[in-house]
Amino acid sequence: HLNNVFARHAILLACLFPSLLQAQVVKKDRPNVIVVYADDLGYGDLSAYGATKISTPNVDRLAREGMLFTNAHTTSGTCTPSRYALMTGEYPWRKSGTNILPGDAALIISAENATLPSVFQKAGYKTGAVGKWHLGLGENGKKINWNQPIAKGPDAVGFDYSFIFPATGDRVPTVFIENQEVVGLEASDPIEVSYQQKIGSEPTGKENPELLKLHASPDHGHNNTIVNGIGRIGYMTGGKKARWTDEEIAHVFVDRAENFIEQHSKQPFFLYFSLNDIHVPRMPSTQFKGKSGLGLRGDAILQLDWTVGRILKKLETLGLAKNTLILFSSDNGPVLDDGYDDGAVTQLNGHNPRGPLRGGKSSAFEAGTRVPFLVRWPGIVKPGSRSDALVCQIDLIASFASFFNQKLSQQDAPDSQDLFAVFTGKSAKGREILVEQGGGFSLVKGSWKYIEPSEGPKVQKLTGTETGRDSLPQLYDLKNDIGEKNNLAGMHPEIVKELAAALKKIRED
Ligand code: NG6
Ligand code: CA
Repeated sequence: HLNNVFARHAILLACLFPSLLQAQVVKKDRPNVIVVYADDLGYGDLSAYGATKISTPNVDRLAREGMLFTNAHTTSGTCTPSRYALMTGEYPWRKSGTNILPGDAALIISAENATLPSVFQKAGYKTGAVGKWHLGLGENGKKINWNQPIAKGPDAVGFDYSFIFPATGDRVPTVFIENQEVVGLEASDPIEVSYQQKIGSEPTGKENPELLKLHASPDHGHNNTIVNGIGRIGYMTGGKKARWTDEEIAHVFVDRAENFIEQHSKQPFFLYFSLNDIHVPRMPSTQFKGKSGLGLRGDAILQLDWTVGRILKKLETLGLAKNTLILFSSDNGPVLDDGYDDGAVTQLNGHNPRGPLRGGKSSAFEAGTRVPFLVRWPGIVKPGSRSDALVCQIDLIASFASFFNQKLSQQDAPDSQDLFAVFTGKSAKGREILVEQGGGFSLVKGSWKYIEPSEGPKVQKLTGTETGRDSLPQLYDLKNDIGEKNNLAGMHPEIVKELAAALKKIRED
């Protein structure tokens, strides 16, 4: 009865003051947006995508209350290029220096062009980046001085606030940076970093393997400076009190993400929440160790799921859930042994990180770039819906620019397409064509996938992942052969020719 009275009053009020109704509509024009970006999470790593050996109830909730994409992609099979494309809307291979970066690399995104966060800034949003960065810091040709504010980082490309680590969990320096400054750094213990030679006198994984709590797999590297009992790529000295504890990273990041949400709960915000999980070294907190039965990799998936749960809870507590669009995805496909003895292979227990796909991280086969992709936006995106449209993370920038009625210049986001209607389930028509960057290049058009010939090993020696390389052209019919098992290039030379020409053209554009 009470509800009824309220409803009637609401209708009456809305008739008398249409602006009230409008206020509600306007809100839908400016939802908060959170991109939760997992690291190395495979197409088959979530129960929402069919995993049965592991359960991810919080991420699954996004699927239940939103839309699940079956054909969503990163541009590339590794981190830095995928993130470059997400931020800029430009295919990363158009620009040199966009491959996996060391921890002391300079910023690779031009501050001149529009970026995903700058589109939000222009629309009046507060923007924040929390988590893994891996897009470089500081100016080209200048050695980063970690002991003073680091000019040119997330702030230079559209983020009002940032709390990041520079590169990857397995690369030095193993510190957090909040708004350009290393957190917890003491002037008396300055940081120095080198990727060329050993500096300082701290033990390395190579010389002192007995000090390691997580052993490096043979030949993989990960045997330079030891931090927190884990050998890293690269050498560092100093900053002892500023160094992270791997077991705390997920907690630290989610705390900062929650703080950002809370601080901006009264205005629209955009949060790029870039998780460390499930990249190596997989060293989740005690809460999750041993909980998945699938080794540390599985435990890291549980931690990732918990993180998503914390964010959903926070939005609910603050009353923001209804007006927040959450997008969940991953930066590239899965890998098992990525350089540490973490049980990923030996304790796999029948789990299948790539789902029905072939390949994995950095592969030209589908598992390299086809990733989980979920969108929840209450009241707009239909709960429990699914889309098979071909979409790519590179399209987010043009899509949001269009949503905000912003015009991007010719130089901005050249490869990004406005798929806002697709991302919100209003249209089923995705991209016609997508270039995928794995071991070699591929082009997807409709249900055809062409992988251009390339020389090199068919299997990555270190990780055991199939690269997708072949000296002959490959052509797969993804609709009937999602596992890319039957190469039809010989049967359809005309399609090979057409797709090869299309790929060449896009790459020369
Ligand atoms: C590779 C590392 C791998 C991982 C990757 C980056 C070796 C042998 N392998 O160089 O462990 O760090 O870089 O991953 O060192 S990514 O997801 O950030 O692209
Ligand atoms: Ca990655």
